Amino acid sequence: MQGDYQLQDYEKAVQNFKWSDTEKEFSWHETGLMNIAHEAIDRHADSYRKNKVALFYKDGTRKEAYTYNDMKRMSNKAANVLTNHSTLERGDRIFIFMPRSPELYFSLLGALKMGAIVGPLFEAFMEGAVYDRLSDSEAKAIVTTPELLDRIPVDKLPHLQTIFLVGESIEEDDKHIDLNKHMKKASAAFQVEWLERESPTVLHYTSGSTGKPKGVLHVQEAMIQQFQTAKWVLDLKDEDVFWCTADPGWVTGTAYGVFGPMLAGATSLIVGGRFSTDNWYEAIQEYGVTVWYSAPTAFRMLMGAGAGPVGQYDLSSLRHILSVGEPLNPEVIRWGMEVFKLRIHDTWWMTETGAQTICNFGSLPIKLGSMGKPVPGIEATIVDNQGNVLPPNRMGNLAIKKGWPAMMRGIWNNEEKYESYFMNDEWYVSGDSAYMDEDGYFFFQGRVDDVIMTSGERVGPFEVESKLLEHPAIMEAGVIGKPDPVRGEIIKAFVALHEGFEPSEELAEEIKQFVKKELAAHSAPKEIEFKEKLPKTRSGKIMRRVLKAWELNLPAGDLSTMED
Ligand code: 6R9
Repeated sequence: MQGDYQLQDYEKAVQNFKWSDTEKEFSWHETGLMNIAHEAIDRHADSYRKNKVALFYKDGTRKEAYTYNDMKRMSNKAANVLTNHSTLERGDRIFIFMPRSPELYFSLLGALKMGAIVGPLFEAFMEGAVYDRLSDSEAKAIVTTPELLDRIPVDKLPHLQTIFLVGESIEEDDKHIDLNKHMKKASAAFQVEWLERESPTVLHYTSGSTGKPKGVLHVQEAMIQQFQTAKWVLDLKDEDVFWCTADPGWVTGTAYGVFGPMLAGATSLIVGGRFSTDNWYEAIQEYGVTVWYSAPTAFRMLMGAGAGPVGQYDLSSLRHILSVGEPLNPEVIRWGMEVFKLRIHDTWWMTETGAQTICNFGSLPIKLGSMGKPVPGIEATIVDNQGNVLPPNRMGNLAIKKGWPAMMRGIWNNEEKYESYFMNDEWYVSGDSAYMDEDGYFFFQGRVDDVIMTSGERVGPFEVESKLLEHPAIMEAGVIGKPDPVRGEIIKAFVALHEGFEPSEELAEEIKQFVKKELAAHSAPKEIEFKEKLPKTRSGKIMRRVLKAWELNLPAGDLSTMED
């Protein structure tokens, strides 16, 4: 069974596949002890992949390449510095708060080698957000840069003992350690900490619709699913150059920016710096990227830049493109077909699932608008609010049978919250609403709390947003239900326009008619408001709850994950 990496026969795999088959990939199958950084790096450094590039790094000023053997040495050095210059021990929390750079990856892997729990933090977090996360998890150490130092309120964080700094001319004292300086001298050999299946690895904080951000805890065993999906879903092979555009501050940037591809022994590209159409196309051309994992917002930005830039680059190396994070509008898929002559494959999962769960596989015919089918070994369904499984084509809560390998194993400091995700101790309830058709394909409808009820009709905001995006004037769209005394809710759309279009009454009317004609009268927005820009999370999700708060004059809640 192990070796059916291309998933040629989906139905057969669904019937026969067991996660324990995948474990045979790893030597811990026999020893029972493991370390995800060893499996991702050292295992390959000790094999024929020793001199194969594991990581290409490129930003405005640096251009570097590291083989698996280099990665082994550098992560060992990092592990030695972290151990020798702090009191960090197995199970302690260390945060990594810095822009993408090779040092970020060395520290992350080094920390995992010594058995610490890593909390990756997106570089744009401000002081309050940093404080919430470090204090909740009682972090003992952090790796950061001098530029970000003043966002770490050291005085208010009694557990924070050591700050490792990556940068030029660092002044050291008891608390501040120059990571690069000590790495230069450190030994390139390190004895990794051998751990168990359930030993924690990564702590990702995510914000829900209410309350403070919560720490989602992952464990070693997640590697089974991250590896298997890197094979089945990303379709990674030895000769591939894989580019995951996500930052490790988000789960996609760890599960598939580090673990998945490296567990599979692939070559990854990391591009630092901000998004720009030319830099992105240039990166694909320069490195001959073959497999590309990004998000609908990024695709829409490229789409907005038009066909001009596309023609200036040779993008023919691409053979497989995937998307995650928000609904993949059919409009974007059609654009991908035109520009890349490839279909963009949607994948659905969340921080809490730890790895891909519902996806489009190469071997499955794609249904436009669907997220695909469950990964073999994952049982997904739609349940009502009591936990009863619903028949096909009924909208309800998207749920996954408890117990898959990459499933979160806890919410830090909040057992009660953790328990609240599971219904009848059987189903993990995702908070997304969806339906499954008679062929077993899943269709995303929205976050449960976003679904609009207008005149007794259920309307998924995503459907309306997708249609709006097909209008030539619209670049971004966010749709909410606005309370209405007669209809329960009416549909209100916030839209940002492409360059060259001006807001006007006529345009608003034209857009309403467009949706009415193309979708359904009851799905057409009754109100349209033009905005320069829509509120989005840094990972690109339109924040409907912020739109709703604007509309109703309510506080918008936790905004720590919102873009500048
Ligand atoms: C991996 C990641 C999770 C939420 C999830 C859902 C949305 C993710 C999606 C999608 C529609 C897809 N989401 N993939 N919605 N289609 N293919 O994004 O994790 O940041 O925790 O977000 O993102 O609403 O519940 P995370």
